[in-house]
Amino acid sequence: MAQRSIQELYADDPERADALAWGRRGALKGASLAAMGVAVGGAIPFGGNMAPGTMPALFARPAAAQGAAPRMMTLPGKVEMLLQGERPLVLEAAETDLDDAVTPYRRFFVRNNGQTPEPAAGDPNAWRMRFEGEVNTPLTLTLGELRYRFENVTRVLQMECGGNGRSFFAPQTRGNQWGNGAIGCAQYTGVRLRDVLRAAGIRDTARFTGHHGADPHLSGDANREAISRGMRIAKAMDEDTLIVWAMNGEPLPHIHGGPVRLLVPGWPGSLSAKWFNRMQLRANPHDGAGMGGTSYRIPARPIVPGSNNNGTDFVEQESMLVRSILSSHAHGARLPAGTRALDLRGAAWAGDLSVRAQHVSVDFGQTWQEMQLAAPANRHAWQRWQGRVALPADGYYEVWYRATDSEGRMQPHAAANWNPQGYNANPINRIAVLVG
Ligand SMILES: Nc1nc2c(c(=O)[nH]1)N[C@H]1C(S)=C(S)[C@@H](COP(=O)(O)O)O[C@H]1N2
Ligand SMILES: [Mo]
Repeated sequence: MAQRSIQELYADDPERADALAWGRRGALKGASLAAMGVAVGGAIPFGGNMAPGTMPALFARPAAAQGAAPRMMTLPGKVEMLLQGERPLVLEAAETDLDDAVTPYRRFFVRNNGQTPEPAAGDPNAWRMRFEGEVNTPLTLTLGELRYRFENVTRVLQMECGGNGRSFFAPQTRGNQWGNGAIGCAQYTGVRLRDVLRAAGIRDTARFTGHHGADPHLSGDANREAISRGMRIAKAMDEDTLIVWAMNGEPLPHIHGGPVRLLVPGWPGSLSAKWFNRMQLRANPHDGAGMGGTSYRIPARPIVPGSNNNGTDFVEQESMLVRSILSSHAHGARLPAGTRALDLRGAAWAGDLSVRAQHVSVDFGQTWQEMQLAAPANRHAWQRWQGRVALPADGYYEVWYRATDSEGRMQPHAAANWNPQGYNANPINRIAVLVG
């Protein structure tokens, strides 16, 4: 087999390339290892550890995360971001964009489901929000009243799209093919939702919420909502579930829901209604756009990947699963010959839980080195990690990174519990690094 062809094959027909490289016995050695080395662009110091059938990360990363001619877009004041979709507007942050402890506006991902509404004219403090349904005193509050009547709190909170990591599912599922960049952890200022609900005299019968925002449906049909999600009342009463008007000390930017949005940390981002203007308190689960069926719902028991399922025996996606990112090095990074150590950095988070440990392997999973993991700024903030790994020689490496949550659950080797709309894909990720 010509050396060039394996590389082409990995691009065109990864399974066949894998079979050719690994053979049936599944040991990469001799001529195959050499050919693989040529394909990845350097010797593979730990090549003997490569598990049978493991496609090199260089070829295996999904296109959305890989940077193979991705479409990019630069919004005013933001860095260039991966354009997942134009209508509705969806922008992903590269993992290397997420290198700050607190994510700045300019690197924060964008996920719209409908049209971006026209910015409201006039005083933002005149923006109105209504709280109604299972409450004794339905309330209509302006943003000005909200700020004045309730205790103001400032917290660092992670907000992650429910579909973050979707591109790691095989077979592919429908929806934006996110890598790991549909996450941000900014500092927000607002009031606790529970303070407002108590002021409205929330009833015992209020067991669920329904959230509404001012963005028009893509079709322009005024009777349809772009998205309208809801949650169990316990999450609404969590001290970290906020109604926010400021992000990183600035007025909440329009594209992120300004002048006011919900911020429901650790649960699917879709609950964090932007351009927030109405909440229903309900006895029964909300039935808005994005509720029921297979929307933000996952199988209670694993189903056959790729199978049709209308959501029977599914449960709500609630707390997001443990995930980590590597922000110090980009996939495909080239380092000077003679580099013998990597100083790695990243972040890890786990929905409502915290992260107990972060590990990295540079020898295809044979050994894992524990990284230093910082405490979160507060509950529901992500945790930064860092550490140095040694490299024995020049060549091709893969950096595998894996977090473990406070209940001992680790990121799995492959995206698990396949579901039709691709939620909760949190596999161990790996990037390729070439030294020399
Ligand atoms: N009104 C409204 N709120 C919304 C959305 C939307 O389309 N409209 N998208 C949701 C989804 S799916 C996510 S992941 C987050 C994204 O927030 P961001 O654009 O500020 O990153 O907002 C949520 N809130
Ligand atoms: Mo989302």
